[in-house]
Amino acid sequence: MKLYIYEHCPFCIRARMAAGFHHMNIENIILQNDDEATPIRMIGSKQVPILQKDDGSYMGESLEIVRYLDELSGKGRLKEEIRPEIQTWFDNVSKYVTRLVHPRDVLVDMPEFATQAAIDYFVRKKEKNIGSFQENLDKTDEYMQKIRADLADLEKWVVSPEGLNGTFSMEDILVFPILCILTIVRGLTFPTKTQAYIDRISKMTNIPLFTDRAI
Ligand SMILES: N[C@@H](CCC(=O)N[C@@H](CS)C(=O)NCC(=O)O)C(=O)O
Repeated sequence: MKLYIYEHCPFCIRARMAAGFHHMNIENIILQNDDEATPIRMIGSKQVPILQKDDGSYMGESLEIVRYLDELSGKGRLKEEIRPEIQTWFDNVSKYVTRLVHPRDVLVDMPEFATQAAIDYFVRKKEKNIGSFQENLDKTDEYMQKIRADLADLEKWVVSPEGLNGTFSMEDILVFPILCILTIVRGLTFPTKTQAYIDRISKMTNIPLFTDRAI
């Protein structure tokens, strides 16, 4: 099987987590960010992740891919239950996390931005949603204050480094990608239990953090 992704993409991290957790032999293929033709040919829209199954067919929704791989692994299903406070935390943080992360995505060496055209495509598209990358970078302190308060909340709900609710489950598929992409923000430190959780899940799922490249 093949998984088409961008390295910066949190939805792709969901699918990569399921593959990594179950030690599945899946080839990751990183598309250029301005390549519209390939994903449109595969699933009819310009979105990743896309899983190409062994029979050649494509699947294009991150949570569907996670459930498919989980089922295929034969090792039992990931618990679906999401605590309401976790869902609320996720919905809230998702509203602004891209303002911290997207402007940095193009400043570090991401393979999906190998050409200036790919960078320009991303900047043009994302600035429509969050406004100027430079203005967002200038507001780093303001967003850092906000995320620190939200991380302090999350810290209370981290039950174990092995899984937010005690064992690896859909809660982790939801929350870890957000924490993972936040490691691109230089100077952002995580509360103790959250940091241990991030490190453990990164190892368990074989998803590298961005810490070394933080900017
Ligand atoms: N509903 C989709 C959302 C996936 C999604 O939004 N992917 C983003 C990347 S993080 C994307 O491909 N956006 C198009 C683009 O960046 O041009 C899923 O969960 O799989």
